[in-house]
Amino acid sequence: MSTLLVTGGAGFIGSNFVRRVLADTEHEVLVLDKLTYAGDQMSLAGLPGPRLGFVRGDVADAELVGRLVDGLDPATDAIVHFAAESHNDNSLAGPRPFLDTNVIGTYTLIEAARRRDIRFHHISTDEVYGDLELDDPAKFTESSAYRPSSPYSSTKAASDLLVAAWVRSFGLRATISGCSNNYGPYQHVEKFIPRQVTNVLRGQRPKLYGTGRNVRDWIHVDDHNSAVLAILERGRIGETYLIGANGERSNREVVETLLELLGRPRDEYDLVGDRPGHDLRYAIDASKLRAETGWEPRFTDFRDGLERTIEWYRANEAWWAPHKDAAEARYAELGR
Ligand code: NAD
Ligand code: TDX
Repeated sequence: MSTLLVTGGAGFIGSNFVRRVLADTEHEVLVLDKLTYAGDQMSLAGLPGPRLGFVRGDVADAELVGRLVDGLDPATDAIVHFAAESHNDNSLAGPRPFLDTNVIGTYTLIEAARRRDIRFHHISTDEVYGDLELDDPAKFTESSAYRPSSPYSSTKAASDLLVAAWVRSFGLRATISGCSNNYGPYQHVEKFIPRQVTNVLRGQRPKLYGTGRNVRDWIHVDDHNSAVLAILERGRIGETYLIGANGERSNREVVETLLELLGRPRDEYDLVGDRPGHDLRYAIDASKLRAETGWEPRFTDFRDGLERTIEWYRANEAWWAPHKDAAEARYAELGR
């Protein structure tokens, strides 16, 4: 029986990962999460207690991280690092927590991991590569140049570079994955899809930034997490793997589909001010991951995935309602 120390396990992707690991594997899980505005222990409710531990704390707290990592076994256990400040709009309004958590937090974890020789997996994003032109057939690959646009993506890029340097200089047994935009249950209502779904459920109109032409490459969170497990099991140490499922859609197309699925006219949305520095398009070429690990996505029908996600938000207002007013108050300050 091995243990996974999962940082950020009370957030969107981390909590879905914990749920999946407990359901599909024999691993025990220890979550380390600060429970910032984005973390919610309700996201872990109902999971089997005996195999799940929870510690509230900061990944940048070297003393705490050292103690938790001392409890791991280098022969069997691993750290899976999801914890981050994750929202671009917040990083534009106040970058400092992004440096503390994404850069210093990652540094703190890899220092502890190398001291005990613990296997480490770093969760990152396609945003480290900047953006692509709308009419360019190119996609990001593992050899694309790093050119992040926002405070968020620059701190994620910094954390990737730290992990890669610790592999080369100190022999850290690490892998990195860079995933495209995730959707699914337990995603914070500040993010694009949950914001629009919960707006419509509350009788408000979706808000599209700028022209709505920007393209994101959507992947269901369960497909992201099955890829992370595949990399933990079969990935080569020192390698980066991009995770994506050919889900390119313009923001406008996504909002129109959501409105249709929610039984509203397809044009019942507002265009609002654009995000400064707004990346145009992301697109992932996941050939390396598929070839080396045999991973395949299961949620290939985006419309069906959106429908299930809408149903989840409809059924779980008690989970999202406490976060909704605060998120909209932050958007009101930004005029978006
Ligand atoms: P999220 O904001 O929903 O969750 C982040 C979690 O980390 C929260 O539970 C929060 O409490 C915790 N956290 C924040 N600061 C912490 C700290 N200092 N110490 C301990 N815990 C802390 O984020 P998410 O969308 O689930 O993203 C998870 C990871 O996946 C991030 O590393 C992000 O960069 C990456 N990622 C996200 C996406 C996406 O579409 N959401 C895509 C690619 C990669
Ligand atoms: O109300 C909105 N209206 C809108 O048009 C919001 C919140 C967003 N948008 C646009 C901006 C983006 O083009 O929708 C797109 C998606 O926005 P976000 O959900 O904020 O995601 P993005 O900025 O693309 O970043 C996400 O994917 C990569 C995650 O938040 C990151 O953590 C991840 O690294």
